[in-house]
Amino acid sequence: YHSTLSKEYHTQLSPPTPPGLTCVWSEVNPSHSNMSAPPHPQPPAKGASHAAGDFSYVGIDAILEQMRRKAMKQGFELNIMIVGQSGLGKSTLMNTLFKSKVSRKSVVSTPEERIPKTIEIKSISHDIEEKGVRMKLTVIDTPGFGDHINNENCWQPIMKFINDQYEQYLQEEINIDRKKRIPDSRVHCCMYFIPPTGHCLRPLDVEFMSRLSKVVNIVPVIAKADTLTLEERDFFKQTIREELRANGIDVYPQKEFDEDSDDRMINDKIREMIPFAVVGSNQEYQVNGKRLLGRKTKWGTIEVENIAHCEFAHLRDLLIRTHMQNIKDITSSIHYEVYRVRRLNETNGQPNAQPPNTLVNPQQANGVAAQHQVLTHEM
Ligand SMILES: Nc1nc2c(ncn2[C@@H]2O[C@H](COP(=O)(O)OP(=O)(O)OP(=O)(O)O)[C@@H](O)[C@H]2O)c(=O)[nH]1
Ligand SMILES: [Mg+2]
Repeated sequence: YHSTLSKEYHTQLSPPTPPGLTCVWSEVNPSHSNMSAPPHPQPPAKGASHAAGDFSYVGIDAILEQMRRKAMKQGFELNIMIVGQSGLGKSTLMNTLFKSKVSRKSVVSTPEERIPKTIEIKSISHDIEEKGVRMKLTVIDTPGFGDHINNENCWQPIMKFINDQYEQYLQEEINIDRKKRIPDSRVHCCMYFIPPTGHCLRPLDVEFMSRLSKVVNIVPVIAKADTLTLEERDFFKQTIREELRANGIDVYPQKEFDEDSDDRMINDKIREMIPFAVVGSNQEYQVNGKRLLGRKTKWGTIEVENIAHCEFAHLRDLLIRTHMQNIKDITSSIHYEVYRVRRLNETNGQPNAQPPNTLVNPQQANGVAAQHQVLTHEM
């Protein structure tokens, strides 16, 4: 396991090889595109053995290899937003997830600065590479959320940020000379940190998740779960699930977007475990000769990746190893789609309507209306 990071964030942590990644991706030079001379032993052995003797073999399965190479060349983009009160361990958890300094530690502010803090949204991008697969990871931090005496409407700037990204994407898409690959700044997933009170959700949590779950994939987590006993943790998780249900909050993975019975089976298991009670750490320890990330206390070391200790590994598997593509697909085919249809309908109804920050003149607005016909038919 090795991750190469932008110089600035490079760390030397190197935990055991993740099994999910090794079997899927082999070492390959991404600039290589010569089909006749594959630079590595893959694709699936099945195709190769058929090719030799089987008369009926056509070779359709080679498309997988072509897709793999294209994906390797292009790289991936993932945009994660983190929301929750100050000090809940948001930055630490992002660092734990990507084994590096991806999210900056909060800077201790001077007393004057601390008082009138409003929500300020900060994005930091990192280029991560693992086994030849490149990913541009953007972490969108929302310092100041829920830190005020009156937290009414503190979801608003976050909602606006998410919609602004959809708007930017839409404008790129309807542009006549549109780019071959539209830069994707849409928020694929919003991780919401619930303080480990052990009681129930606060009105702020309910309001935020109700509103935001309609525009983005919400992944709720119980922060600093090492502060809860096992009973408290189970009780808290169950209470939260009931409250989410009672308030009609549909967090990721949403039941209505399961595509088949396989999906349903896998996702039902995840839904039973939500919200994940997580522990984060940047510190590496030596336990029984193995290096691992943990939190050392007087009574022992909490191993963050040990499922007997906390549910960090389940969260990591969901976000990175099993559902990353699905999280992106739902963002684009459901959340963005809802935004797009709504916006294009608005402009269609009133061609002169000026959307928030883009269309400047009526001709352009008409362009949107005309495009609308085409785009909605694609669905
Ligand atoms: N007990 C415990 N402490 C944690 C955990 N994660 C982080 N911490 C500690 O909590 C403190 C705050 O962590 P940060 O990651 O900076 O929290 P944050 O949410 O990013 O805070 P802001 O950037 O101010 O919003 C640090 O001292 C961390 O070491 C955890 O899972 N359990
Ligand atoms: Mg932070």
